[in-house]
Amino acid sequence: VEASIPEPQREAWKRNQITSFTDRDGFEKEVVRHVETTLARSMFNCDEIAAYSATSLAFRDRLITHWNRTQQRQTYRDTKRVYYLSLEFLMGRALDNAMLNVGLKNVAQDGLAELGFRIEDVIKQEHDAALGNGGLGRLAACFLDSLATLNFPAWGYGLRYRYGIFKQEIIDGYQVEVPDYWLDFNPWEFPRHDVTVDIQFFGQVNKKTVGGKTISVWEAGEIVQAVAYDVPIPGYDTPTTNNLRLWSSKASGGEFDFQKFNSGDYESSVADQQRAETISAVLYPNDNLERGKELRLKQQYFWVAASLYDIVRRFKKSRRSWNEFPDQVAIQLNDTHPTLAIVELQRILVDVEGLEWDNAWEIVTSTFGYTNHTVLPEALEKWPVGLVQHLLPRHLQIIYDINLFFLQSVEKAFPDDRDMLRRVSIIEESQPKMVRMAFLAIVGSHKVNGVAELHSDLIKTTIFKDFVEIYGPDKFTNVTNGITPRRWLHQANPRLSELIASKCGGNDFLKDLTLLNQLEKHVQDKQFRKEWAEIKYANKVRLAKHIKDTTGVVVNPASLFDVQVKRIHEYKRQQLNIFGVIHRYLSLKAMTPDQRKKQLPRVSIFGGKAAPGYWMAKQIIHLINSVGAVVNKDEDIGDLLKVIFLEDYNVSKAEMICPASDISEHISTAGTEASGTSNMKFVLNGGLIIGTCDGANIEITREIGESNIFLFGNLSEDVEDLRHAHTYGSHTIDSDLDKVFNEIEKGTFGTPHDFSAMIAAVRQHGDYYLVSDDFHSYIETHQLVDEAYRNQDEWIAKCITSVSRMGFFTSDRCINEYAEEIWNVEPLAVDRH
Ligand code: GPK
Repeated sequence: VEASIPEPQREAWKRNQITSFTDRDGFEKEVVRHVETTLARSMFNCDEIAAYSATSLAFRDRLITHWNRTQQRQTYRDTKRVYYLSLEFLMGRALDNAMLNVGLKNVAQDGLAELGFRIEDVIKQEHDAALGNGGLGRLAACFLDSLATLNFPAWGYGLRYRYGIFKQEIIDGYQVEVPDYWLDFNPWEFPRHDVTVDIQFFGQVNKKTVGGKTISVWEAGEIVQAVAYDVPIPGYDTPTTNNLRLWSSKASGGEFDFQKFNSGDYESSVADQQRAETISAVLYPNDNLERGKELRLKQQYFWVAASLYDIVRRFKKSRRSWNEFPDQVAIQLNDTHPTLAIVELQRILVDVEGLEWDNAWEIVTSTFGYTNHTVLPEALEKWPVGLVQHLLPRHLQIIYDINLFFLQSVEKAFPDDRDMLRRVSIIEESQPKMVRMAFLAIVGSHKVNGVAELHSDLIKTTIFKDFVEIYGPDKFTNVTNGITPRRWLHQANPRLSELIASKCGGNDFLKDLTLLNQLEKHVQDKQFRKEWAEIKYANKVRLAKHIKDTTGVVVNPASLFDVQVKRIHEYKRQQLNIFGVIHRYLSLKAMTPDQRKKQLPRVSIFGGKAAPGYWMAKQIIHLINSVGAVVNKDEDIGDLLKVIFLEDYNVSKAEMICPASDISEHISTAGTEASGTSNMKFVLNGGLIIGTCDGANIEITREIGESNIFLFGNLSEDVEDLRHAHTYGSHTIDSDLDKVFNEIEKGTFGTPHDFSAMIAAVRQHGDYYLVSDDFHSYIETHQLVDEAYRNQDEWIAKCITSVSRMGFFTSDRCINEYAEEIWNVEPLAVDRH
């Protein structure tokens, strides 16, 4: 590319190369320039939103020059790239992160102060980019941060939803969903109206003979245009700025279909446009649940087809042979949502590029890796064959062929196991027939991974057992999740980050989190402990203020803050928590005033969204709020117990909440939470956790030590038998839990009927999530928490020790594992500035 530009012109470009600001004056100039030109305002009408906008634009300009150089470098070097395909990227706010990652937050703080603004207020103007539901989407966002920080040539591909996850309002104790229109002003994206792909749907497949060879031609029934929007992803302390490419849908052929428009069919031309735009209109708000809607499948194909077209186009520029494709391209499937990419690449190679099936399939399977994030049956994607046939007729044929060849090889290897074919078939022979996406993803990938050790073991022994037999164990691996310490410590908890830096030889720990181990030798340092405790207290004061401002409830920051924030789900067991809170309330009520004086004050804090169609989850929210309404105004209780439900839990709120917890709850039924990642965030911020032996809790325990975590409950290997006993044996409910139920049924927390289903789930419907089985040990463990908290000195020591041993849980370690074991890619050396 470079060589094609004549010398004098190249000179002119080089002479005029943009230099980014590096100091306060330079920053202020950029802000004023953006206020006065881009925003067409002045100092007389520059409010905080304008200050936010101009600051963001100043940083965006900076990022995009680095982005350009990164892309040029990656193009020039043309080494293997990673493509992370995720239907969700839960990015949160960008400005604070950009300022910290490029190391200019102090400059911006001083500059904004001179111009009359407080940086905290400016940062708060930004709307969260909430293009995800929960852990899976946030993991993708942490991965992008690590990929850039570690200088990997990597792209994220996703959908540019017009509406992200809904905003949650709590009205009369109930969740109400409000649409999240977030694109009003978004300085962090660059529309690429020149980067478009036509995506086809429906239609039929015709056979054609070309030069003696029969090929399949997919004639489209409908064409929708994908338009690229690019979001720069700055690495921490590196010039590498990677790209997140989000696709937006649009009617093909511009605004309207001009033929229809001119022939007077105005309405239907507008309708076409709207139908096309519907594809990227809204994020499906389900976490760990698939509902099989046609529009969802359309989203998946639209995004996958656009992304693959882009990837293939980039590969073709280098004029390499197709067999080199897997040496240049690694594609990671974030859950089964992008599984159609496997089929689409096979289609491109066979139908469009004319490769032989086997050759193409070898290329495809060498290219893809698949990450599984759940074993919950209701979350495993299956699509009705009829729907796939209708929407993607050629893809269904290819899926059938993939399945045929796969089953033939299985039959050969396991001639005596007839049932095996039925069990592992990509097509489930049900009524209607279904395409099993996880099986397709396994067959089409060279590696399959789970997200924590227990989870990776479970998928090998349960849902994917047969595939381990077929492919051998090496195809299946584990990459335990991690989180980025930049956002989740440095940004969320700047004071703690600074204190840690003072003991760990500066900020290097943010790039090599194992350096936290240097903290351990300071555990006994009184002054250090004191400062540590002061920071925790200050973070609690900040959260207490937020609670007061949003709920009106005054909480005492000296109380033990007990936090459970995550999507509301029966398997995550917020019901266990609130039943435990009721038990605590009843115990307090039964005490004499003198006994009460000896109790430890506690604030139980909940937060999280329920999927709009998840009725039981909404009941749980209602119960939490109903309990809060009674307990919080009970004068016998006062500060001893407060119950808070924080509205609209999201990434930016998590950044405030995680640093303020004393203990957080990760209490899923053993074997159900694949990993969990907030458990890592809370420990990294100097909070302890109460948890079950599930997901990454197990590895956290291994790292920080059993004495620094409160584990309780049944083990995953016993869950099946317990469930069986509930159904076929006599099922007696824990007596303390029974008292809790009786109190609810007496009407203490409002109309009992409102909560009858939650009680019936335990008493009558087999207690699938083992709430009763774990209740006693849960209550006991909370007593241990109280006792431990009374000894503040030891408590702080536990917190510091835990943090010092959290190095393993950085997403940098994760990304390095993926790079080595799955992608076979290397970082690109950068010359610094
Ligand atoms: C898993 F299957 C899914 C899903 O649909 N959404 C989602 O957020 C989560 N997840 C798991 O539930 C967590 O245990 C895990 O830490 C996270 O994915 C990231 O792997």
